[in-house]
Order: sequence, then C-alpha cells, then structure tokens
Amino acid sequence: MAAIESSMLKLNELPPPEKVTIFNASEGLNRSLIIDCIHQRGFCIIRGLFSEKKLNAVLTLAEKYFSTPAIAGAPGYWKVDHPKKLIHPFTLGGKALDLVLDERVIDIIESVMGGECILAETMLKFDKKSKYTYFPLHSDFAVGWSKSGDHQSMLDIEALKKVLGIGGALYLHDTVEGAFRYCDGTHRMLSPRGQKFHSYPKKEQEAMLARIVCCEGLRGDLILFDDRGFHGPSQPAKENRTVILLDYFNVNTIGRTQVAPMPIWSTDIASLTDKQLRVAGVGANFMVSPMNYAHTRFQHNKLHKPLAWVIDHAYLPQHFKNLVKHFIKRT
Ligand SMILES: O=C(O)CCC(=O)C(=O)O
Ligand SMILES: [Fe+2]
Repeated sequence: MAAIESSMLKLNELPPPEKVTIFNASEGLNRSLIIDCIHQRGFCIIRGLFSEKKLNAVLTLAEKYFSTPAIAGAPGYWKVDHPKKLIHPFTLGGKALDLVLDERVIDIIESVMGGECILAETMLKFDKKSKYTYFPLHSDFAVGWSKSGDHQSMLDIEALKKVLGIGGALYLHDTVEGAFRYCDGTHRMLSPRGQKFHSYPKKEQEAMLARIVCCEGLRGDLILFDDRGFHGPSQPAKENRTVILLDYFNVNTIGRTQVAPMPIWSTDIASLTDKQLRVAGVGANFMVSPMNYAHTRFQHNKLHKPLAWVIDHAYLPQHFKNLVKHFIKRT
C-alpha cells in the first residue's frame, strides 16, 4: 500500500497541467507528435478530421432517431437510465461508419499500441443536462478487469502496463458544458485502487483532481485518450451534449475480441476497406452477447412487461375488424 501511496502522490510533484493539446488536421497530421502526446499526457484533441457535410448527415439522421425510443422494431433510441439516450452508430449506416472507422485514426491508434486494434464498442450518446453527476470520473481498466461474468480473461498488472485501449469522444457540436475531462498523466498510475475515483482516499483524489484538464472543443473534434487514465464528462452540466464514444482494444493483449458484436448493414460492407473490416470486427470474438449487452438493459425495467403487453396488442382494432369481416362473409 505504501507503494501505491507514493506512486499516487508523485502526481503532486508534477507542475500543473497545460491546456489540452490540439492537433489540426488541416495543417497535416504529424503522427509522431500525436503518438508522443498520448503516451506522455494520455490524451489529445484532433481537430478538423471530418467534413461538415459528413457531420451534418450523421447528426440529422441521429436527431430523427433521438426523437423517439426504438419500439417494436420502429427506429429510435435505446434507453438505459433517465439522463441518456443511445444509438448504435452502425445502425445509422454509411457516413457514421466513416466517422468511427477512419483509417487515419486507426493508423494513429495502432501506432500508439504498437499493434492491431479492434473497435470494441461505440455509442452515439445524448446526455441530458442535469443538476447531479451521473457519470463520475473513472478509469476503464484496472487489475482484474473483465467485461462480464462469461468473459474470464482477467487483466494482470503486466497486461496493464501496456496500452490496452484507446478511447475516443467525437463532439457533434461545439462542447463546453459536459466536455470530456482527463486527469493528465494518470494512465501511468495503472489504477492501483480500482476503476472508481471514489475508491481513492481524499488525498489521492485531490492529487488526481489537480491534474484534471477539461477538453472543451469544437464540433468535429475527436479526443483520443489512453483509457487507463482517469476521465469522464464534466458534470453536472447545464447543457445537453451529443457525442460519439469509441473504444478500440489492443488485439495483442485482449485478443480479437469486441465487447459486443457490431450491428452492421449488409449494404455498408462493400464500401469498407480490408483494414476497416478488420477493425469493425469481421470474424472477431465477443465478450457479451447482443442479448445481454448493457445497452439493452430496458428489458429488465419494470415498465418493460406492461409496454410489451401494449405492443403485443397494438394491432387489436385491426384484428377485430378483420374478424367481423370474416364472420359477415360467412353468413
Ligand atoms: O461521456 C464521456 O465523456 C466519457 C465516456 C466514458 O468515459 C466511457 O464511456 O467510458
Ligand atoms: Fe470511460
């Protein structure tokens, strides 16, 4: 434990963190500078990767999906709790896939990892403004991490010393309220007391908070981060926020394994390159089946049963009309 304390408190010896480092794609991407920055600080912003046209097309379609929940096969969002609405970007098809499988981004991530990556999870998320914090600071990995009971490969400390996953947050509008935050350099601590910020003693929490950098950004900004470090959205937030979240795993450490399979349209497959198909998870394994995926949690909500009953009877008037017609014909 003394070793943990000393490694945590070494954070205190560092100078205060600088603002987030922004790399502008319009000035030509200097891949080695980006890689260095992610290794050193754990995060950066890449600006101007995607055209307005592409972002608009995705956002316009997303707004339609966000206007109503997915019910009985009708398009809409997934619901897992009060403040959020979720859409799987792959179900938006076409342009959304260009955003989450961009080859320039894949190349950067694979260079940071020193090997192949796989898109483990992605979600288009609408976060409602809220007076309370519903997504506190956390790290995505710690010793013993596994995604579910059925996935038995537990991470050990040796595995944790390598870059395991690179997370991404792509802003779909200029974002200040609710912006992503990262505790600079905390990816090197290796989460010695677990993934939850609140499991750390006050002194260590303060040391991490002194390293926090708020990644306010513009529409189209892509934040890439080493998800062993402590991070999370700025909350409580006074504005709603729409963001595409991404998580790419290191295949050398975790295997060609996704958290859950990607729901890909047959019509999108032909326009993907071999590299994109590989990263999308063609032929990969998965940790959680689509039936049990966390984002399908509504199946356990108390309202699921009564709503299912309503839906099951939604076409009753038409059914009775048909029955009446049938009897009239017979008489
Ligand atoms: O919503 C965010 O800004 C962070 C998302 C995140 O950390 C996660 O999904 O693990
Ligand atoms: Fe996270």
